[in-house]
Formats: sequence, structure tokens, C-alpha cells
Amino acid sequence: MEILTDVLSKYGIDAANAEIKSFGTGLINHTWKIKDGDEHYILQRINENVFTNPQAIGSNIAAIGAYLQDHFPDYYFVAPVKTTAGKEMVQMDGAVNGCYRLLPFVNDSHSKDVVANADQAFEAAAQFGRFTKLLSGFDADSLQITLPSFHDLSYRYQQFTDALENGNKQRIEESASLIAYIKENESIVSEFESIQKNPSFKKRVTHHDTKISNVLFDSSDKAICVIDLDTIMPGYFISDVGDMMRTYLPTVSEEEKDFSKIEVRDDVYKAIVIGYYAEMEDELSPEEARHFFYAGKFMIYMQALRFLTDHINDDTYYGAKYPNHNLVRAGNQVTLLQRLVEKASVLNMQ
Ligand code: GN1
Ligand code: MG
Repeated sequence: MEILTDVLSKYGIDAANAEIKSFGTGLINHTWKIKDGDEHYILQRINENVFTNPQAIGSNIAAIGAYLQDHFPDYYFVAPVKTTAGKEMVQMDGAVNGCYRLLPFVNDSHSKDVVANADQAFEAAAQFGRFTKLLSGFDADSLQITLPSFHDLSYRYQQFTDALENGNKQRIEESASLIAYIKENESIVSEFESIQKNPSFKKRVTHHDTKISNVLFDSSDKAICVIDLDTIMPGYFISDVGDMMRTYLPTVSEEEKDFSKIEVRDDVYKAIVIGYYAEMEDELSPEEARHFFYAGKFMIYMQALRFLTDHINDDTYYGAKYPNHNLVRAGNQVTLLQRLVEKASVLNMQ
């Protein structure tokens, strides 16, 4: 880990006296926890194969941070620590080549990998709803696009069909049943296309990665704030609500290989509705509100599609820790989608 010495020195931290540990379960960026005396930090190396313009992330976070500071000074916003030269990120060459940023570690906070109960889902949903609501006066279109077409389901579907044409032939054959399921459910893509044309759907400041590990909790399990602000871009509410459903509804994560463990918890669904509405009720149009359940289908289908596409493309995006890893992840997400759809009539009533 001494390798990070140069990076930390830009922040005036002497790596020789600091404790450095790998941290978290994110698939894209590499994260470390740094302990320097009594100060705790999170250091991240931004994956520049994915975020080709890391400066755009820095500029979005700075703009949003300034707006919140002006209008809601009590709002807890985790802004990056500046380097001793006053920069928000450092671009390194040589052995540690890449773009890094340092964040304060929020004292006495913890994050969770799985939602244990409905109260936690409520807390998280309210936090993400609050984030978008407080930024309703901020011009979402002024944000830079850190990941073009990130949650554009038509684009993701196109990547999938391209992979079917040009991808690994053997993997395509072995994935036949999942491919068939994705194709049979293409109406989820058409519905997204009609949303894009619908003037009642508003583009708002959207987090785009609302999994539970992106919420910090205090020791009494109250949510403190949201983190991981790299994918903040203009977007539809279905991205944030849908990713909450995708990651909070089951008791197991997208990594679970035993699909019989994948279930949709009604009380957690209800908590997402109540938590998000507690903040966003007056913001959503009736037309948007009618698509609340669709949000879950949209995000779970998109994640299944992305894992499956990556499997067919030989794991170039997400990587694989064991053979067929992304195929298993895709199967997990398809199972989750089936479990959700089975409950459509019950959950839509909530
Ligand atoms: C990626 O890096 P991480 O784990 O925060 C991905 C999300 C996916 C998620 C699935 C930039 O997020 O869109 O939902 O993996 N982020 C990017 O675990 O592709
Ligand atoms: Mg993320």
C-alpha cells in the first residue's frame, strides 16, 4: 500500500504514519479507508475506463455542494477534501497512475450491504427523496454528463443486441434462456421510450446509484446522508426509486447464487413508497406516480441486461471473480424481476 504515498502526500498525509485498508464492495472504483491519527478518510481511485472525464464529476459535486450550502446550510453534504494545493482531485502518473479524490469519513457512521428491515428502507428512501427535493430549484441541465446514456434503457438494449451479433458465440449459446427472457420482456424498453416522450416526466437531479451501501447510518440506524455522488446527472425518478427496489426488496444481493433465496419483501416495498413520498409527494406528477411500480421493473431489467451483455462480451466492464460470474448475476436479477412481477397486483395497491 506504500504505493499510495505520493497520492496521500498531496493531501499533506504521511502514508508512513497512516493505516490504509481496502474498503467497500463497489464494482467500478477502487476504495480505501485511511486512518491518519484521529482523522479517518475514504480515498478513491476513479475508474477512468468508465468515467472518462473525472473532472466532470468534480465540477458537478462542487456546483451541487455550493447550491446546498447556500440554500440548505444544515444539509449534510460530504464534499471532497481539497489537496494542499486547493484541488478537488489529483491526477497521478507513474505507478499510481489515475485520478484520485479524498473524502472525509463521517464519524460514527456505518454503511450496510443489505437492508435488514423496513425501517432502514424507509430511512434510505427518504434520504434519496430529500436529496432530489432539495435540489428541485437547481438547474439539472447545468450538470455535466459524467456517464453518457447511463440509464438509457434503449441504449442498453442496443448494447445487448450488438453483443448478440459480435459477442462470444459459446457464451451466447449457453445464455439462451436468459436471452429469451430479456427479449420476451422488451415491452419494458418500449415503456421507457414512451416515458421519454411524455412531458409529464421531469428530468431532475438524480443520484443514479441508490443502493443501501450509498447511505450512511448512525448508531441508532437513522440515515445521516447519501454518498457516492459520481453519477449525479439529470434523470428520471424511476432510476432512483427503481434501484432502491432492486437492491432493498430482496434479503440477498445481486451476488447471491442460490436463487431460491431471492424474495420480494412487501413491507420493504411499502417502506420505499412511504419514505420516498414523505419527501417527493408534491414533486411527482400523477403520471410519474403511476409509474412507481414500473421503476422497479425498469432498473432490475436494465441490470439483468447489463450483466448479461457483459457476460457475452467476456466480462470487459464488470470483471468476473469466478467463471460465469456475470451470467449468475444476470440470472439473479432475472429471478428478482420475476418475483417482483408476480407481486404486481399486491404491491401496486400500496
Ligand atoms: C456499479 O461501482 P458500483 O458498484 O457503485 C454500476 C451501477 C450498477 C452496480 C451493480 C458506474 O456500481 O450502475 O448498478 O455496479 N456503476 C457504474 O452492482 O456502472
Ligand atoms: Mg457507485
